[in-house]
Amino acid sequence: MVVELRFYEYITNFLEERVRTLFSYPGEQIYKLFEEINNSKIKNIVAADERGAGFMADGYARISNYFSVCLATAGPGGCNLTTPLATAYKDSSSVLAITGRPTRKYIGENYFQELNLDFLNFHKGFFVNEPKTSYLEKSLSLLEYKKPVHLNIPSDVLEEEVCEVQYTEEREEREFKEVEGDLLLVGQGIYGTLTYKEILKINKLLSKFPVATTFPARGVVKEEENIGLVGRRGDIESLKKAKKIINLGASLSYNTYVESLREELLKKTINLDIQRINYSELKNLIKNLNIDFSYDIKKRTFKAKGDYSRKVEALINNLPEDSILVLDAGKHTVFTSLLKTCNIPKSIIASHSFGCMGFSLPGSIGVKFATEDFKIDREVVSISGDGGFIMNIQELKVVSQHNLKILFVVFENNKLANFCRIENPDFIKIAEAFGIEGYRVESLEEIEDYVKDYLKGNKPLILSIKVEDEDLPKPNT
Ligand SMILES: Cc1ncc(C[n+]2csc(CCOP(=O)(O)OP(=O)(O)O)c2C)c(N)n1
Ligand SMILES: [Mg+2]
Repeated sequence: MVVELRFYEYITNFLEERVRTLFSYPGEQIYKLFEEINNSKIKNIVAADERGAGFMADGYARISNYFSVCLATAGPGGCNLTTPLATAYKDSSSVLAITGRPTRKYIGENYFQELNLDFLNFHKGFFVNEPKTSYLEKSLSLLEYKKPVHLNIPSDVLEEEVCEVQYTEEREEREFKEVEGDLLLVGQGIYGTLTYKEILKINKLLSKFPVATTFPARGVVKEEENIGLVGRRGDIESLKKAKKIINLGASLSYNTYVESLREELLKKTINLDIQRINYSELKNLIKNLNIDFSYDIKKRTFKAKGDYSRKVEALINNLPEDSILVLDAGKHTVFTSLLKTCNIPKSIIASHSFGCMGFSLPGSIGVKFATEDFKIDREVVSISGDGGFIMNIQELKVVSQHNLKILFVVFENNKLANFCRIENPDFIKIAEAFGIEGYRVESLEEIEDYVKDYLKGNKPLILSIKVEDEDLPKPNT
């Protein structure tokens, strides 16, 4: 007897060969796949909300530099993935979102939970109307462009027998010719299809060059020994002084090429196409760089003066240098970015381009699972404001359920940046309700003891640090 392979079985096998953990929320239209995944080797982390599942997948992909997966049902489930998928799109993260849809005969009809989910295709997406294997293979290759991909699958398609469709893609190893310039601008595109371990080796390849970086690429070379961050919150003199800038994987956003210099900088930039670059290609490319530039590296000028920034500084100073700081959006993002020196890659994970509040808490959960799966021995610290922390506070459920050692720091200024005042619930009581230890920290001096104790242990902790409000320094514009 020939055993038929159903599409949900095929997808599960396909994922099982490639991912150890995925993030989901179940529902009727995706249940066949959800259930099959539960019976596979894949760890299926059920979030409290699809938004959480999406952000977790995003955090996971940013560390592994490989694709990650989130799963949601039709209609409301898919809708809740909107913000995380938009974040993944704007911040260049390889998230594969698989959503359900009612049976094909109801598509376009006023059927329960039926809704066209094409709006989730921020980069690429497919309505999977036949159980073709090529959808998965094609998605995998698209995900190497570091953007999210969405597969929307009707429930009857999931249950049909797979049809094998050949998908082949010609891929030749690229040759890189000699390029002359005087400053390297490195963006996260340089990570290409490299593994986490290969990413750590880029430092050695680049250390002899003057290297300016974008936000997400901070730490690709040791910032304390090189130019490091440029643009809105970094150096701009090096950009001005260079006659030719070689761009390796920067998207040239307004954060990097600020408005006032933008036209002038764009004119002198040589963009190298390094999409989907692998490690041997990168080595080859770097060998062919001809760079001659001398530049006195300016030391950082920002000094913590107010209560908020001094407490951020105390936190950073008491954490191991290689900690992965997962930030939210708010004043702490700016203070942390200005005060942290990134000497290794992925020291700061944040929604740099989308600036999405509510990212840090679930994002740090994804980061933590990735550090476990890929045996990356670095502390994971989630840093939020009091507004951002409460946006996805329900995901603490996942933290306590899986006893994830993450340090959650909430800076309580009782304000949403400069927008308005807010009243907070007692975050420590909420932590308790989730079975997580938490403390309210009033003075700067207490931070050291709490962090030291935390580092010795093996469980999560919430520190709610009271801060007096402080204005941000002006950015370069
Ligand atoms: C989802 C989302 N909604 C709104 C905003 C606009 N916004 C940016 S920062 C901010 C306030 C952040 O407040 P909080 O988390 O308390 O951090 P703080 O600046 O007070 O340290 C808001 C409302 C945003 N970036 N993202
Ligand atoms: Mg606040």
